[in-house]
Amino acid sequence: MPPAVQYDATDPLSRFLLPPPGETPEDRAARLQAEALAVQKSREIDDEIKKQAKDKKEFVKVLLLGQAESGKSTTLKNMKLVYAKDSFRAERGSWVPIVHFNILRQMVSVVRLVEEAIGLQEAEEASRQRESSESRLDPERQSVEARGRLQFTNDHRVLCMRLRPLLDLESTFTAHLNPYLSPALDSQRSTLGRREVFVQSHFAWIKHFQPGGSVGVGANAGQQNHHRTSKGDALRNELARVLNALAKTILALWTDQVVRRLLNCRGVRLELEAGFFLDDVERVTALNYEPTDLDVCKARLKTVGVSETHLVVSSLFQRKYWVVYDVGGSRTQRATWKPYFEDVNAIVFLAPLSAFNQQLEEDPEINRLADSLMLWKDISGSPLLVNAHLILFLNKIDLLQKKLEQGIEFGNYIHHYSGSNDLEAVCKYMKKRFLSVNKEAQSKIKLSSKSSVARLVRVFPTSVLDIEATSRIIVQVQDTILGSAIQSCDLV
Ligand SMILES: Nc1nc2c(ncn2[C@@H]2O[C@H](COP(=O)(O)OP(=O)(O)OP(=O)(O)O)[C@@H](O)[C@H]2O)c(=O)[nH]1
Ligand SMILES: [Mg+2]
Repeated sequence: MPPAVQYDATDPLSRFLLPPPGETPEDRAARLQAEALAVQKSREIDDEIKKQAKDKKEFVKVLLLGQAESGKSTTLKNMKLVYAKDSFRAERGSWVPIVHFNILRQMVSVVRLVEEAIGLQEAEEASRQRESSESRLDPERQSVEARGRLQFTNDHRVLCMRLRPLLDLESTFTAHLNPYLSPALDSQRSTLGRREVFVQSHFAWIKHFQPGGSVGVGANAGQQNHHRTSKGDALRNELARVLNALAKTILALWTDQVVRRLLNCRGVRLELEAGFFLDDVERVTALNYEPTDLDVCKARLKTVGVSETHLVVSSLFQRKYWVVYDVGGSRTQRATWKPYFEDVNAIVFLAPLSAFNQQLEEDPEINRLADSLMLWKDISGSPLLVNAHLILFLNKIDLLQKKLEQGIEFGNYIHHYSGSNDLEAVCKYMKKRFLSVNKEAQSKIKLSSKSSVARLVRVFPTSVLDIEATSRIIVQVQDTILGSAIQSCDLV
């Protein structure tokens, strides 16, 4: 068994690599096993890389790091679009159930909220009727009061009733995908009570749904997996069929004005959340639906563990082989990162600026932007990573802009910010903050470590759902990583 992750006072990053607090013996055993596998896999890959390097091939190791939902996997999809377009396009069909599941999750949360509100309304009406019959309230006053309230009608009840099959389908689907969901992970629910579905990688997802895929280990794994995948296949078809049959009903509830007001009152902004497809419900639930590049980038599938992708990056004069690692970003996942730190050439760090008014799902005491800054500080100051170039994506600026335009004040959440509440000012300020954090952290390790290359730090404001703009940035990242034709990155 590998040694447990230790806290090393000289390496601030090791604080993040400690096991989660309150870890049970079973969780610890599972984590250690996963770490051992990761170390073994990383060594195998390193050996392979060294072997290939001998064959005059040149490899570049790139890590995508950042908190959960920062956009790491989406950045990887963009890289595939630039460097492996054909295989990206060939895989697009396998994202259909993920898009469908994203819709299912959001719609289930809407139905639950509406049903709860209808229940409250009925209880209030019953108690008002009792009160008015006892105190004989003025009828005119009653109707003024009623106008200020959300009025759900029988139509809403009927819509919710028709959409009830979605609730069962969501439970069945989640159970199928996360069969070994531990209680600790199960407790990672969003404020709406939604549970995130995860798989080890997109390929694992495919295996869940394609006949002949394998997802387990052990003597009976083949048989069990065949069982699971044929069940997965049936579920995938069932989901597509049910969503197609209910598309108009979903649209009716989603576009209803009373429902919109309810969501507003509850502060629920589904359109700003990950995996939002409700505005496209008729298109994406059509039986002949094929996801576009953007649909694939928008589809949300949480990463657990570390996934590895090989890309051939060619320029006019050279050809390099990139091995890109995409990691799970939640705090409980960060313990799996360390085995991949050896010989890293570049880190693409994703910091979602739009998260300035949100808390971490895994620790509601911590502001998400503050968490990004802490993580960036630790990565900048880690002696293990001193030879890696740092590429910082100040991501989700499209969502940041929407929030600022809605009047959400950046300064109310980020201490010391006294600039104006506009995109340019906020991006400029955050770029400065991240750079100064990096400078300070880096200065502490310079003297003690022997860096063999001059580390480059580049900052890009990004919205990685803007595929065209991101492809241009990726080419600049390529130049930075390859140490040639470094371009000005003063884009803010
Ligand atoms: N609007 C907007 N959405 C984004 C942007 N970047 C990522 N997203 C969406 O945010 C969601 C989360 O992105 P992911 O790439 O899955 O995040 P991640 O960092 O891989 O998260 P974990 O796997 O949990 O660590 C996805 O639905 C993306 O489509 C962005 O710049 N703008
Ligand atoms: Mg991911």
